[in-house]
Amino acid sequence: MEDGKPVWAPHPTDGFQLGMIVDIGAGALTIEPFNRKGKTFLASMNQVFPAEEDVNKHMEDNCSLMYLNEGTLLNNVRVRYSKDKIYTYVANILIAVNPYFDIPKLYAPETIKSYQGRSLGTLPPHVYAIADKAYRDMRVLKMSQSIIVSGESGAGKTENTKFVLRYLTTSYGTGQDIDERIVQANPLLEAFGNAKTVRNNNSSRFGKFVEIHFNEKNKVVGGFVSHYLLEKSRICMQSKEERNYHIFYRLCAGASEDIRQRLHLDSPDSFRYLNRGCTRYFASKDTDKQIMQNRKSSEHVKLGALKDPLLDDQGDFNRMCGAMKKIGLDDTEKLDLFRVVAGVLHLGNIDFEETGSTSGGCILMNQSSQKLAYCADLLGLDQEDLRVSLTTRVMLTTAGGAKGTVIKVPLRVEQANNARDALAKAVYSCLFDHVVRRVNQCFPFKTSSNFIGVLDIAGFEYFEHNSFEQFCINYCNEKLQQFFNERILKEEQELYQREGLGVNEVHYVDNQDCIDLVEAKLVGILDILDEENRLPQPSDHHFANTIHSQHKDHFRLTVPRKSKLAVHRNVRDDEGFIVRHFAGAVCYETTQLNLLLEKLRSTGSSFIRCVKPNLKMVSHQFEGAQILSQLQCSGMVSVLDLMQGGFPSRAPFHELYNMYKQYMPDKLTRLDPRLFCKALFKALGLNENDYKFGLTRVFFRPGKFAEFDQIMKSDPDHLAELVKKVNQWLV
Ligand code: AD9
Ligand code: MG
Repeated sequence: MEDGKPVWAPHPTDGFQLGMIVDIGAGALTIEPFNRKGKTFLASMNQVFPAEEDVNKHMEDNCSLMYLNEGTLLNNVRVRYSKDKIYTYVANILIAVNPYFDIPKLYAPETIKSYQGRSLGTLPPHVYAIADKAYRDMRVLKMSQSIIVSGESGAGKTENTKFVLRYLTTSYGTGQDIDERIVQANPLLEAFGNAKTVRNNNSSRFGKFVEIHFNEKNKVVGGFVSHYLLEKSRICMQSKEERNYHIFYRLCAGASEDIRQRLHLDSPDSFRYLNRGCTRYFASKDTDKQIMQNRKSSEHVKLGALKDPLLDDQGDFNRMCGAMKKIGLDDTEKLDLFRVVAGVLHLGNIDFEETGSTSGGCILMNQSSQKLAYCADLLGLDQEDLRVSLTTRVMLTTAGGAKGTVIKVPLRVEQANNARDALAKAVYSCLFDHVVRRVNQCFPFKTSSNFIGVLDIAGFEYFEHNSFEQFCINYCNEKLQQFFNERILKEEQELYQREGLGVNEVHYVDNQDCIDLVEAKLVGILDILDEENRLPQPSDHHFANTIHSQHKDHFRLTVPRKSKLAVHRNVRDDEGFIVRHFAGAVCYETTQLNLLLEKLRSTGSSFIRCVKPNLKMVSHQFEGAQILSQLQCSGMVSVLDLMQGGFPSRAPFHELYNMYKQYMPDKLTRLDPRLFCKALFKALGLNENDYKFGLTRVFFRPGKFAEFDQIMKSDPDHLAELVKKVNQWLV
C-alpha cells in the first residue's frame, strides 16, 4: 500500500469506506475518505486494505480480483448485490446474499437446464452450479456428496436448500412421483417445524439433512430426511413478536367448518399456547388473568383474531394440504395429524387451582374439564388417566426396607402447570418425529449407490434470553465451523505442504478450545450439567458457579456483567455465563451430532454461505458492517488469505488423464499420467504462474481450471492442432 492509492478503511456502518493514505505513522495510517475531502481519520495498519483500481468492477469469482482481502470481498459482493447478482464464488465456495424479493428468471426451468453438466465457473455463480458440481463429483468420484448451507437466521439457507432439491430432482430424476415428492415434503415439514421469529417470518426451528439417493445409473431413486434439535420451548411459550409453529395458526385459519367442529377449534387468540407471543395485543408482562381480561377488551374485538398481517395462514393451509396430497397422505391421515395439533392446543388451556385442603395439591378449574375432555378425545387418552397424570406424580417408596410401593403425590398448581407444558412438548415433539417418519415413507428406496445430502441447520443465534436450546444450536454451529475449517483451511494447508508447493501458512481462528469447553470430560459444560442433574437438589446457581470455578481463566468464558448488558441484555449477574463463540459472544442463562459429522466426513463436500443483507428483512438494502461481520464469522475472510497465495482448483493427474485421453493420440496415452499432464500443459503453452505441479496433482490459480477445461473441450479443429503440438513437443 502506498500514498495516493485507493484503500478500504474501516467504516462503522458500511463496513469499509474508500479512501487514500495521506500519512503513514508508527502504528497508524492517516486516511482521507474519497467522499469527504479534508476530513482525515486514523486507522490501524491491519484494518486498511488495498482497493482495486476500479471499485465498480465486480467478479463472479472473488478470487479473480487483483487484491484478495475483506475490503475487496465486501465491495465485490456489494456491487454484485446492487445489480441483483446475489451469488458470488470464493473459489469453490458459494456466497449467497438474500435478495428478499423474487429475481425474475433466476430459478426458472430454463435456468435449471442451462446449468446441467456445466463445470463450476463456466456460467454465472449459482446455487444450481454447486448442485451440479456435487452431482458430477458423485458420478466421477463414485462418492456421496454433501452440500453444507450455513448462515444466520433469515440468511436464506432453507430457500437455497429447496433450490438444490428442485434442481437435482428436475435434472436427474426419472420423471416419476418420487421427484416431486422430495420437493413437496418441504411445505409439510415447514408447517410443523417452522415459525415466525423476530429474525425470519419462516424460521426453521429444527435442523435437517436431506439426502437424495441415486442408483448405479445416477438417477434419483429416493430420499431420506434426518432432523435435529426441534425447538420445544416454543410449543408452550413464545418471545415477544414471535409465534408458535405455523401449523397451529394455519389449522385455525384454514380448516373446513366440519373439521373445526370435530376438533373444537376456535380463533388462535383463544389458546394459551398461541396468544402470548404477540405483543400487538398483550404486553409480555401480562399475567394470564390480565390476558383473559384483555381478550374481552374492545381493542381486541377491533383487531380480531391473532393474525399476522405478513402471513397468509389460510392460503398457506391450502398449499400445505395440496402438498400433503401430492406426497400421498390421505384425508384420514391428514385428520389424524390435525387431531394431535388440536389436542395440544386444548391441553394448553387446562387450568388448575388449589384444592384448599391441608394435603395441598390442586384440581382442574371449572371450565377446564371440557378442555380435558376435548384433549383426551383428540389424543386418544382416557380422561381420568389424563387428569391424574396432570395433577399427581408417581413416587416409589422404599420405607422400612420393604419393596417399593407406588404412591401418588399431589402436585401444586405450579407443578401441574409444568406437567401440562411438559406433556404438550412431548406430544408435539413425537408428532414432529411422526411427520418426518411419514415423509420418509413417501420416497422409499431399496438400494442406492450414492447420495447427495443437503444440510440446513438453524443458524447461529442469540436472543434476549438464551436457553439450553440456543446453546445446543450454537454448539452445533461451532462444530460445523470446525468441520469447515478442517475441510477448507487445514486440509488446504496440509495438502500444499504434502505436495511440496511452498505456499505460505494461513492463520485462522481455531475454535477447538470452544468445543472442548463444551465437550471435555468432567470439566466440559455438558458434563457439568449432567453432574448437576444427578445432585439431590440441582440448582441453576450452583451449575453456573461450577462452570465459572472450573474455567476461571478461560478466555472464551465470562460472567455476564451489568455493563455488558447493553449487548447481552438483562441477565442477572450470577445467573449465567457468556461463551465467546466464533461468531460473537452469547450469554446463556442457566435456568449432542457426531453421527452427522461422521457422515459429512465420509462425503465430498461443498459449502454455501448465506448472508443476510439487513435486519429489516427488505430488498435492496446492503448493511455493510453487518454483512462484513457475517463474512468474517463464516470463515470467508480466512479463506481469502489462503486463496490470495493459493491454488484453489486442483485435479489429480490420473483424473486429468482419464478426462482428456480420449482427445489424445495413442502415443501420448502410453505415458504415465503425470508425464501426460506435463506434456499437455507444455503443448497448451499455459502460463506457468497459473498452475503448479504437485506430487500427485496439478494445482490451478483461481479460475484457471475452468479456462483450461474450456480449451480442452473446445472445437475439434483446435484439438487436432493441439495434438500436433503435443507430438512435436514429445519429439
Ligand atoms: V433460519 O435460520 O431457518 O431462521 P434461513 O433458513 O437462513 O433462516 P430462509 O431461507 O427462511 O432463511 O429465508 C428467509 C426469507 O428470505 C424467505 O422466507 C424469503 O422470503 C427470503 N429469501 C431467501 N432467499 C431468497 C431468494 N433466493 N430469493 C428470494 C429469498 N427471497
Ligand atoms: Mg431456515
